[in-house]
Order: sequence, then C-alpha cells, then structure tokens
Amino acid sequence: MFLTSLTSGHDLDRAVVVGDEAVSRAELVDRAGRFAAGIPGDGPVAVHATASLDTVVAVTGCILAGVPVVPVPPDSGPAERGHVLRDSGATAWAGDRPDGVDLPAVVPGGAAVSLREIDPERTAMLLYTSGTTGAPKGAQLSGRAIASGLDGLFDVWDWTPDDTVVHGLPLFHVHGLILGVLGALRRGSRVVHTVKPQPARYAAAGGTMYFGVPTVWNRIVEDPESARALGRARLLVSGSAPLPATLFERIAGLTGQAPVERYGMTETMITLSARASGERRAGWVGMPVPGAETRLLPAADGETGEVPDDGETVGRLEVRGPMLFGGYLNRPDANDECWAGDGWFRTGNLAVREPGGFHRIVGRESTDLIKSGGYRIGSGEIEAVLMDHPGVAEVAVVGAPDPDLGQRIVAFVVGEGTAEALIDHVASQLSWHKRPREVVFVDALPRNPMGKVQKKLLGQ
Ligand code: MCA
Ligand code: AMP
Repeated sequence: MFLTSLTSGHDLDRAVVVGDEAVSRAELVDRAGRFAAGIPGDGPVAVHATASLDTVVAVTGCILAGVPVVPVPPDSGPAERGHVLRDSGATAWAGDRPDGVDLPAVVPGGAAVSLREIDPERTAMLLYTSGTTGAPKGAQLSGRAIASGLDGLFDVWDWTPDDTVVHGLPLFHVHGLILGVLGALRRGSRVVHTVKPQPARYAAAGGTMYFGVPTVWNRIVEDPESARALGRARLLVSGSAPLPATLFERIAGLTGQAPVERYGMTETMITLSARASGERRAGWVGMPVPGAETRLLPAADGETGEVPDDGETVGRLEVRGPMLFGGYLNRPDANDECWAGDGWFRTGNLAVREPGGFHRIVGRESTDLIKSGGYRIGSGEIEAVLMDHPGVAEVAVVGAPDPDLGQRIVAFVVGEGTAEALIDHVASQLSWHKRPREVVFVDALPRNPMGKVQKKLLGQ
C-alpha cells in the first residue's frame, strides 16, 4: 500500500483539511478503514468525487482495500457518467447518488479492515480522460506507477513531511487528487484543500507549497493582496497547461519568487519539472523527473532518428518511465496508437529540448484536443452531443485563445436555436467545464476538397 505515511510514523493533527473539516492521520485511517470494510466484493468502486473529506476517505479506503477507485466528476451529466460506469465495470458506488445510478452503495463497517499486502501492479486508480474523438478513455494507473511518480516529485520539489500543501483543484484528476492529496498522504505532509481555488482562500491557508493550473494563477495575480501573501510559501507550482511567460513574470513580481513549472499527463503522471533548487525559466517546463526519460522524434513523417537538442527544433515528445500508466481499459485500438515500443509513450505534445536538458512544450499535434482551465477536452465528444440537438445540422468545436482559461471552447454551428440553449444542452449531458463558452452560427463550415472541416480556419 503506497500511502506509507498513513500507517507508519507518528500521528499528525489536522493532517487533511478540506474546507471546514479536518482529520488527523489516525482518524483518516480509521474512517478509510471502515469504508474499506464496507466495500462489497473486489471490483472497482466509483466515487462521486466532490471536493470533500468524504471523497478523500473513500479514495483512501479503496487504496487500503486494494480495489481500483474510479473518481467520477460530480457534475458529469448522464451521458458521461453512464459511459464511465459501464466502461469501468464499477461494482459499487460511494457518495451522493445521482438519478440513474443503481450500483450497490458502500456502507462503512463498524470496524476498520486489517491492512494487508496489496499487489503494486494492480490498477489502483482508473482516471477517465478525453481523446480527440469519442467518449473519454479509462487510464489505468497502478499503485507502483503512482508511488514512482510521487517519489520523483518529492525529490525534485524537496517535498518533506514538514510541508503543508494547499490547493483547491478537482479531486478527480492527477493534479488535485494524486499530487495534491495522495502526495501528501505518501509523504506524510499536511494538505489543505480550499474546496474552490479562490485566491483569498489560498492566501488564508498558510501553506508551504501551492498547486494551481495557469487559470488559478491568473486569478491570483488579479488579486494582488492574496498573491503577496503567497510570497511566504516555499514553492509555487504551476501545471496542467502552458503557463504564459507574462503570467510567470507577474507571479514572480508579486510573490517575490518565480513559480516552478512542471508538465504531465493523466497517462504519465508528471515527467518534466523545474527543480526547487534549480533554474526556473518562463516558458520552459524543466528536466525529466527521476526515473523519467524523454525523446523527441522528427515532426515530419518519413524522417528517422531524434531531433537535435538545440532548443529550437520541434519534435514529437515521447516519454518513458515507471510512473506511466498500464494502458487504456477496453481500448486495444488506442493502446496500439499510443505505445511506440520499448515502453515509449506518444504524448501528442510537440516540444523542443536544449543541450542542458530543459524542455519547452510548444503545442499539441491534434487540433481536436482542447485545454480549458487546465481541463483536457476532446472536441469530438462535444460535437457528438451537439449533433444530438434537433437544431444542429453541422458543428465544429475548437479551442480559441483565452486570457483566463488558456483556451475557451467555441462551437461553430450550422443550424438554428440560441447559443444559450446549445450551451445548456452540453452542460446537461457532460461535465460543466465541457460546455462551449461561445456559439457562433454560420451558414457553412469551411471544408477541404475531401469534405473534412478545416478547423485551422475557425480561429484556432
Ligand atoms: C455557468 N455555469 C454553468 C452554466 N453556466 N453550469 C452549468 N451549465 C451552464 N450553462 C457555472 C456553474 O454554475 C458553476 O458555478 C461554474 O459555471 C462552473 O464552471 P467552471 O467552468 O468550472 O468555472 P470556471 O470558473 O471557469 O473554472 C475555472 C477553474 C476550473 C476553477 C480554474 O477550470 C478548474 O478547476 N480547473 C482545474 C482543472 C484540473 O484540475 N486539471 C488537471 C487535469 P459555481 O462554480 O458557482 O458552482 S490533470 C493534468 O492536466 C495533468 C496530469 C497535469 O499536468 O496536471
Ligand atoms: P491531462 O490529460 O488533463 O492530464 O492533460 C495532459 C495535457 O496537458 C498534456 O498532453 C499537455 O498538452 C498539457 N500540459 C500539462 N502540463 C503542461 C505544461 N506545463 N505546459 C504545457 N502543457 C501542459
């Protein structure tokens, strides 16, 4: 069981704080142990992953029991949730029960389970993440992968049990759940979750390490008083999407310290980061974390070898290491596509590398993957839901540059109705963050002679 600090070492008061609730390490072990005792069977447990202590207890309980946990975004609509439950084969449900969920509930037992050895290679967590088309894919992360990924970060960020991690990120993704909660539980440090990532809540939490996506950092610098308060922290970490250089400089100006930028994916955990004790450079995401390796292959088809480490030549980024996932569940096609042989994973990101080993992410190969507010969103999933609306004849969804969200989702629609109705339609079927922020009605979509929509002409 990879949450080592939970069961070894001394107890820690207020070890986990979520909003107004707090537990010591011993209380968490007791509550999670009783949750584990109530899990019916050995199959995956779906957790209604609200930003709450209940979610931390449920996820920890699944880990203690050695069963895969499937965090379900609490605002996912019926289409998305139905897919996740069917695809994951979840056999139990934890938390508030939305309409249409008929899995047996986990009813915590009167006494905690006794701890036992757990196969580190078994899937510990199934995280659903968007591809370019179709429904989200379940990335299978083993306990060993999670442990390796976290240990690498303890090293590069000088993360110790004396740290207090603060963030308010969703508890159903790598960033908020694995780094922001399981990281603290493995390292033995405190974690304060602010429920929402509001600047004033970050400022009031008095942490030593702060985690945020660029949108969160953008909102923090818009609130200079809160930003200045974070200057007392040891480390300000940004990830999940590109941190614009101007934002990097504004954070540094207000807090007195440059942020540490790191790069990762649901499938790979964090593979590149600046070191706490090393250089932090605007626009660059640093070096491989311990155990990770990278290579850059020529962007043009037909070329072989690796591109030169000159800090300029763009290549397709591949990564390898013990923190990588074990493949997508039920998706042999996607697994064939993403593995390049010998353990190398095709990230779909374009990058440059300089001789010293620093990497810069310059973009993504596919225009159909959008990053909005740090969330990864496939345009195909939104297009499919919009096509189900009776007013929509044709649609193309793109990510347009946005000063706050990085990219905002824009739907170009041939059809009739109002923007508001179409936005609400998407929000009712999928997670709210997948709703278009803008709908543009057009007479026709730009297509090439083969009939394919040319998204590059739609303001991408
Ligand atoms: C407005 N709302 C609606 C509608 N219109 N809701 C439903 N239907 C509508 N038509 C309101 C809701 O009431 C809700 O309000 C609010 O919109 C929620 O919208 P949201 O888009 O969430 O708000 P936001 O302010 O734009 O969110 C910004 C954010 C969020 C807080 C930064 O994007 C965020 O939490 N991002 C983090 C994503 C993340 O953790 N990614 C990591 C992936 P109310 O809020 O009042 O209820 S892991 C990863 O990338 C890798 C591993 C890595 O490298 O880390
Ligand atoms: P997700 O599946 O939500 O984990 O999203 C992974 C994607 O987020 C990566 O493929 C990158 O495109 C993007 N990403 C994560 N961190 C960074 C970063 N520091 N800079 C640029 N892109 C990033």
